[in-house]
Amino acid sequence: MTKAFETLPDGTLKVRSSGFSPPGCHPQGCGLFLHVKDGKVVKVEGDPDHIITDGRLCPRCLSLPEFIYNKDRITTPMKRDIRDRGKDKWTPCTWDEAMDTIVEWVLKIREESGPEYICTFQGTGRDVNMYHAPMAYGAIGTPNAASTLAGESCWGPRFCVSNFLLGGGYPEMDYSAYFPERFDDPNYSLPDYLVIWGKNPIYSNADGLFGHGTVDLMKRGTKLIVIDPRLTWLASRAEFHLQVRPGTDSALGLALLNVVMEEELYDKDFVKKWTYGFDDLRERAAEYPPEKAEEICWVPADKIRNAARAIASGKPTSWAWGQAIDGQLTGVQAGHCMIALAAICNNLDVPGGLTIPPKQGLWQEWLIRCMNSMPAEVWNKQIIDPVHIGYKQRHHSHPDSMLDAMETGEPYRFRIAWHMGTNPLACTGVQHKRWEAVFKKLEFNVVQDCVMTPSAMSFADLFLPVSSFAERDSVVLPHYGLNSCFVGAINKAIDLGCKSDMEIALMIGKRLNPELFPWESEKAFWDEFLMNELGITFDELNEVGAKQYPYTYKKYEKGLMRDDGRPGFNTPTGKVELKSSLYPDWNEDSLPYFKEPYLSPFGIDPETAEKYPIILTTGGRNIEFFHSEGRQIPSLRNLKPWPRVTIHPETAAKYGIEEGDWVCIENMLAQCIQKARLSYEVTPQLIHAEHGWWYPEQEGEAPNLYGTYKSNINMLIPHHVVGVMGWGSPYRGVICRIRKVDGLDDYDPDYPYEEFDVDPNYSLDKMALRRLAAKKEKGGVA
Ligand SMILES: Nc1nc2c(c(=O)[nH]1)N[C@H]1C(S)=C(S)[C@@H](COP(=O)(O)OP(=O)(O)OC[C@H]3O[C@@H](n4cnc5c(=O)[nH]c(N)nc54)[C@H](O)[C@@H]3O)O[C@H]1N2
Ligand SMILES: Nc1nc2c(c(=O)[nH]1)N[C@H]1C(S)=C(S)[C@@H](COP(=O)(O)OP(=O)(O)OC[C@H]3O[C@@H](n4cnc5c(=O)[nH]c(N)nc54)[C@H](O)[C@@H]3O)O[C@H]1N2
Ligand SMILES: [Mo]
Repeated sequence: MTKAFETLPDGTLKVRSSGFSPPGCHPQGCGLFLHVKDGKVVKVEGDPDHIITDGRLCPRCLSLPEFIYNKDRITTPMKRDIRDRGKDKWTPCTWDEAMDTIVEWVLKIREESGPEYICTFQGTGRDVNMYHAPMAYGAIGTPNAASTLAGESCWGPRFCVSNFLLGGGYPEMDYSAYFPERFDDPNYSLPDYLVIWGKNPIYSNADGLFGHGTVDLMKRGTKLIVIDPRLTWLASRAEFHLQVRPGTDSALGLALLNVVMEEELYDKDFVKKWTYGFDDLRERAAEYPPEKAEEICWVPADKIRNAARAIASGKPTSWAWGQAIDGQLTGVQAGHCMIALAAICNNLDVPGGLTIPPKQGLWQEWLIRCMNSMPAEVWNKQIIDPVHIGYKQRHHSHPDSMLDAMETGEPYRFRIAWHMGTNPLACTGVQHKRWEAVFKKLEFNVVQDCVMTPSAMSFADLFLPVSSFAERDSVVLPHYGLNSCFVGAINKAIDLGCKSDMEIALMIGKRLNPELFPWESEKAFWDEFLMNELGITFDELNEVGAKQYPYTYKKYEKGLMRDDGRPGFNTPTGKVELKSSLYPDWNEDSLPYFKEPYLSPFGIDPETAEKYPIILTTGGRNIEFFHSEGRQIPSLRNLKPWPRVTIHPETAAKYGIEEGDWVCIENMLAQCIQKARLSYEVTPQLIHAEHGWWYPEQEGEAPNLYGTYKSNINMLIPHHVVGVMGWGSPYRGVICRIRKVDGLDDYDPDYPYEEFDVDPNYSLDKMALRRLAAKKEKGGVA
């Protein structure tokens, strides 16, 4: 029954809830009211009393009724004969039939081949990610839970580097989100500076950081230092904008360290007591004076010097680091620099600095139980290139290695896949046609989504329709429990017959491993965990809407970070590891370094560089869309009808391109078509293209697949350009060229004219090397 917070005079129920997914978003948990009239959600309104979001909402939440009742929304499970893949020939089925079909397949494959022959895939941090890995490990029993995200270039690199160097969680800028009195809390101090590095939080609200927290700080006087190749809204308001060349952030980070260390601007006390490896890092940073960084990063040396001095002068300086760090070859190293800078300037776990999470077990404990349920010999079959030892700390299979394994059938030939909240042909990974080919080779694919997508149309045999956040009881946990300032209640307002991801997890879990999935409902699951964590029930959380976690600063002084209860950080040395004591065992340099991005004008051979004189960066977020979502929502699509490539006016003039012209973007891998947007936001050498585009209004059946390959920028980005530990792929920087074309369909189906393989001497995984060798032997076919 719908639980109303208030009933309006015309009978409309106001249901209090928190925004999450679907439709997609990261877990900020924006406080809102759903207006329900005659059983239908008719309007969404911000909750002005929400402790963090104060009633502020983005257009995606406001358009929720258009999403819920969209003509493309699917509310019944559907199946399709394998011979009809790519065709719009679906038959509705019941939830029981759908679940039984999945269980039958799982049991069959487990018996005939082994559980590892089943793989599961997720997309970004939506609700389903909390259940994806437990389902894979605990219910299906496969070690192959993965994403198609090349080099797992999102979140993984940042939170793993935090684990390795700091010993836990995900450090986040301190905007007083833990305190009921917020900015008035006497324990809180405003940061003097906020460094925003490879992030655009007011558009992205990434991972649980409410982006307007940055504006809240700015209004109170915090000054910004923005590290971004684009002149973003935030950069235009910054005291320093370091307009870095894409992919060179670790060189810039080392130069910032160089200045702070050489000029002795760091906190000597903190360094002495709480850090490990200072002298070695100082020696490494000495190799990167600002003048050298200027040559590499294209940021003037003086600007680097002054920004470093400003960073060190902040009492404190806060930091927000974004996905652009993950999407580059030496991104782990750039993250290392960020943590080192924050540490030596004493910005960690101090008021207004970087928050380090209090211990938050919640669903992690369940995940570990599910992981432990799998025998070691099954774990050992997980697909990770043996080269990436560090990556094993992350429990997922490695995406690039998964693609190789699926293409070659080595070490074994996958048979079925389950895709939960991911649209791999339109968005997630790179080189999408390779992924389409491997999924089409499988015997059975399940897709769990809300609408028909190019991916589901291409290869799904069973489609499971997922309920929106207005249709389920749940909670939202910013930063997925790795730095949650609060827990928000999601309150069911309506029912259309869909199931939530958690309900699906429970239905499958109960059938395959009831011991690990004992809960009767989503609500019962959260009851247990909320009780453990915050001592409240789900209904009690609903009463208050959101509940903050308590927070203690300087936990490392108080023995609150380590399992043994001793002061210090939860690392092997008990200190912040400026030099990693773990990396040498993983064949990784224990200190940060810079390596030239392979597909940059300087990483590739000069001949190719000349052919493709422009640097392409992709993926800066639009507020209207969440990745590949929202293209069928009229009010959102009206705001951004076409994919746009941003070009500097001088560069556009050089190629005879005007505002609104269709432009073909191409390199040695592929081509795609977007509309020109001329702006000084980018430098003349750089263009920025949008990702995740497809056209729900176009023909869905193959080969068109809603036009997904017409504007797909990810086809220009290669797999296997990853760092030693397996992280980082060039989503944020590859070379290309541009030219004006006549329209969206003015692409050449035969392009590229020559085959392109990633240079085996560069940074390849061993698996990829083997694949390339086999391909050569067979005369071109992998
Ligand atoms: N509306 C909306 N919100 C989203 C998403 C969405 O699709 N739509 N996606 C979600 C997801 S999965 C994620 S991971 C987050 C990401 O959110 P953020 O981490 O905030 O990343 P972006 O918003 O892409 O911003 C990255 C910034 O990095 C800049 N940049 C590009 N290349 C480089 C580089 O080499 N170095 C540096 N220093 N900067 C660079 C870009 O110009 C851009 O302004 O957003 C989430 N939120
Ligand atoms: N060029 C370029 N490509 C990028 C990026 C970039 O910056 N540049 N960013 C990359 C990043 S950081 C990421 S994380 C990936 C993200 O990649 P994905 O997360 O795979 O993104 P989507 O393509 O939107 O696919 C998500 C699908 O899940 C469905 N969905 C939404 N909410 C839910 C839900 O709650 N449950 C379920 N079951 N389904 C749901 C949506 O309808 C959609 O079809 O994309 C990457 N792709
Ligand atoms: Mo992401």
